[in-house]
Amino acid sequence: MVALESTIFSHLGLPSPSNRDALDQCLAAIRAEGAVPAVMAVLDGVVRAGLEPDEHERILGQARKTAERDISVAVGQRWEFGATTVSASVAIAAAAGISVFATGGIGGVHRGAETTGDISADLDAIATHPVITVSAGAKAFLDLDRTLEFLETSGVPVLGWQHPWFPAFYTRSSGLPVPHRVELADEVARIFQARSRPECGVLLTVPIPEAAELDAVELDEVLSSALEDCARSGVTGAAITPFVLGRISEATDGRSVPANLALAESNATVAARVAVALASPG
Ligand code: PSU
Ligand code: MN
Repeated sequence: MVALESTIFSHLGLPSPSNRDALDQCLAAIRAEGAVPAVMAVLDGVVRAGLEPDEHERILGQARKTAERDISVAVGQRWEFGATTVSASVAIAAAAGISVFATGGIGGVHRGAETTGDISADLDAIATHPVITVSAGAKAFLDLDRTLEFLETSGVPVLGWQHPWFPAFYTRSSGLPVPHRVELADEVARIFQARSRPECGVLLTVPIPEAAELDAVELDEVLSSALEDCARSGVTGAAITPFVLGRISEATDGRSVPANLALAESNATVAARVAVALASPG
């Protein structure tokens, strides 16, 4: 099985109708490799690992962002739709016994975290739940150096899928080397099975497909101005990610959206191969 998060498919992650395309492509990509997709979410106050086909519609709409710490609140207050982030999805997947999880980009250490303290709960969740998270690196507007340092301190193995660089979401390389390069799904499965801490996960980074990559120089300008807008508009905390993603999409005339779809689908494919390898004897 391959777990998927629900935040990227809700209005918090991608604009309509691209969110529907992203979901359909991820589900199809996982099935094409012989694995079974399971969307993580909180629906009507119930924690869900896997939805019925007719329920997928519900995760495309308005949602409340649900990180791991919010799961109990979403249940206690019976939220209609809690869209689970990476941290919440990894926690639910672990509880359901699902070992592989595909997402777009994980949260991490924000730029300026030395004063704001803004470090995504995604990092702690990956370090404390036995799940392989497959992502195109961390969100591009983060402090990637510090994000890698944090993962090192927490003891999370960070792997690069057939690539020597830590990817930067919309671009294939952040310029930072990834600690370990891997070539095969079997290798990833063996690394996970050999982990020294039973509760710890693995981060497998997959660079965005070359054809979908955005221009790094242009993106840098867009990111800086999006972050300035964020500060000017007083957007803080959990609202930063949806805000900045919206600005990036506007500033690139929507070109960030197909890039996001392409990397989500490619992550889903690699995650499914790893899930099949994990389920295969030997
Ligand atoms: N990256 C994206 N789109 C997203 C997210 C990340 O390109 O929607 C979401 C993921 O669900 C991730 C969350 O877990 O943002 C992290 O949010 P925060 O930085 O507030 O922890
Ligand atoms: Mn945060």
